Amino acid sequence: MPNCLITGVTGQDGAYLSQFMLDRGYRVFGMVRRSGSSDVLGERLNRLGIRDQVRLVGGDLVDLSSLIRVVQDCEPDEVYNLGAQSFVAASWRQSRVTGEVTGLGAANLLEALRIARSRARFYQASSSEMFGLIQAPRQTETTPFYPRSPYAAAKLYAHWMTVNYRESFGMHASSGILFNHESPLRGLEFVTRKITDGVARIKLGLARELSLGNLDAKRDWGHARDYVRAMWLMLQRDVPDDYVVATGRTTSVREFCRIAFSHARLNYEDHVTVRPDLLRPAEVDLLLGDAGKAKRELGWEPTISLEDMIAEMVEADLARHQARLRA
Ligand code: NDP
Ligand code: GDR
Repeated sequence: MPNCLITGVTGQDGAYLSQFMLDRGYRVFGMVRRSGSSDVLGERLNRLGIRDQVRLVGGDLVDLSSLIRVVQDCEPDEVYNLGAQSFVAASWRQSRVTGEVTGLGAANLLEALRIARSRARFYQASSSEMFGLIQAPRQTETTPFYPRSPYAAAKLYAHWMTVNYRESFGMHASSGILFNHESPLRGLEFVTRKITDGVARIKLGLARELSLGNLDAKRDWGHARDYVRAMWLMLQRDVPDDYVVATGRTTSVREFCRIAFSHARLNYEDHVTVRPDLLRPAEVDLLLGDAGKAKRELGWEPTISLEDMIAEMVEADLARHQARLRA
């Protein structure tokens, strides 16, 4: 039975990746940082019914010694670095911690592997945010980067450190440049989940309006369940490399609202308001990925449409609020 280690196991992708790896017969170790809220630890794993099957180990990306110990204890064959301060909007207010966790954290983990487990295969969760102020209408692995936030700058550092460890030490280190991916497990602060949760609350009479920021921003949105499969496929290749993972379709926040509200037979224009304080200091206006290389070399393609994903998210939020109202 192969071992895998997942940082960020309590997040959206950590939960879906754990489920995917368990289904493939891996022994799954999930790294968690010490928290005073241990009662809600593993909430997403619980929702997928796999909390008892994931072995949680204590460690923090900012603490190299803890990472060396985790790697020595778990003896992983594959390591997925999903841990990060991942909320772009928060990264201007917490730029230093974002740099330390999202940037240096990846470097720490690479160094821990080099010291204690250099034959393990490594996956870095890179991001389409690195393209930022886009330099080509469709972004590929060769499109120049132009980060527009402290988060994106930190991800870019982590990305190049992954390339650097691959080229310097011959490590099997790959980087997935993933475009936005969502699900019912998405954090409530991200726009898609904020919208589907808002739709559910308005539909059930718990709220009347939903305040958003820039409605004209466009994103290439896929489903997290599809995207974790791409992570695993990258580490099954003999040769490590970098891959864009995207759907090839871009949609505005406004259009996302229209689809989500109309799924609940509501008109978004009756409920959505724009709050200037939700606008960002610098915006990424448009992202649109070309995942041709992932299709050719990994045989990866998305299987879940935007409409189906939005329907799943709205239904899940309706069910959650209804259950609370009944309790
Ligand atoms: P989440 O925000 O849901 O999860 C982030 C995870 O990182 C949490 O488990 C969190 O733990 C953990 N974490 C935070 N700080 C530390 C730390 N100091 N040490 C160890 N772990 C830490 O993110 P997603 O699941 O959405 O994304 C997974 C990764 O993929 C992230 O790196 C993200 O930046 C990247 N990414 C995501 C995309 C997306 O659209 N979802 C697209 C491209 C890249 P805790 O519960 O303790 O806070
Ligand atoms: P993003 O996701 O910044 O692309 O990063 P987010 O959902 O936060 O924003 C997407 C776009 O929506 C606009 N927007 C709002 N965003 C939020 N959060 N809240 C609002 O009220 C709101 N109104 C409009 C934003 O301005 C933006 O243009 C996500 C994260 O998962 C990163 O970790 C990951 O790397 C990238 O996706 C790819």
